[in-house]
Amino acid sequence: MRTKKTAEYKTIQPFGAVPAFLEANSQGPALVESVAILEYLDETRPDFPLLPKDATGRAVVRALVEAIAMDIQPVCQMRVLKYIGKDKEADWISHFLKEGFTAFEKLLEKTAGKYSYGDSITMADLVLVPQFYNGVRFAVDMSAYPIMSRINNELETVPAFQAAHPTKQPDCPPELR
Ligand SMILES: N[C@@H](CCC(=O)N[C@@H](CS)C(=O)NCC(=O)O)C(=O)O
Repeated sequence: MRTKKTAEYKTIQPFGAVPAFLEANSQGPALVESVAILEYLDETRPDFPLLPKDATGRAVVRALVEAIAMDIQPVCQMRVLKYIGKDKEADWISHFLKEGFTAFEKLLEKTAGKYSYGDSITMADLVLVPQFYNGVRFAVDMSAYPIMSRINNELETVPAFQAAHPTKQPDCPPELR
């Protein structure tokens, strides 16, 4: 979102980062932090559960989510890359994405079915896709991660994932389309 660093947006998300989520026809508050938003969506859309029914399954899916949202994404995001500078950026992101994807692939060896956890889409799949996109964007050889690649290919055929792709958003910068 090109306008996300505005003072107005920062009253909603003080880091100026996306996402922020506001329910249609709601006075707010707008919700921030992607995992909190995913949990909210799971709790408010019982017809589209994003977590398994059993406690063990939920813990396993949340572990997959944390691996991406808390171990991989924070060190590979734009704010960090800008700070470390152009000369070190490529080396840094290649190191941390490969380290993270190698660990994530190990987790998937134990959990994956058609999707990240068994044969139903969970919030683990919702965080996998953007990080896979990040890997492609930064020229990581994603064929080194065959389970992630297979699941990402599978999810790319799902209409809701197609509609949510960054290049389909109205404010996607032309150079990324
Ligand atoms: N912990 C936050 C991280 C948000 C975040 O880093 N968003 C990225 C996009 S994935 C962003 O807006 N980066 C641009 C920036 O910080 O300038 C969350 O999960 O919502």
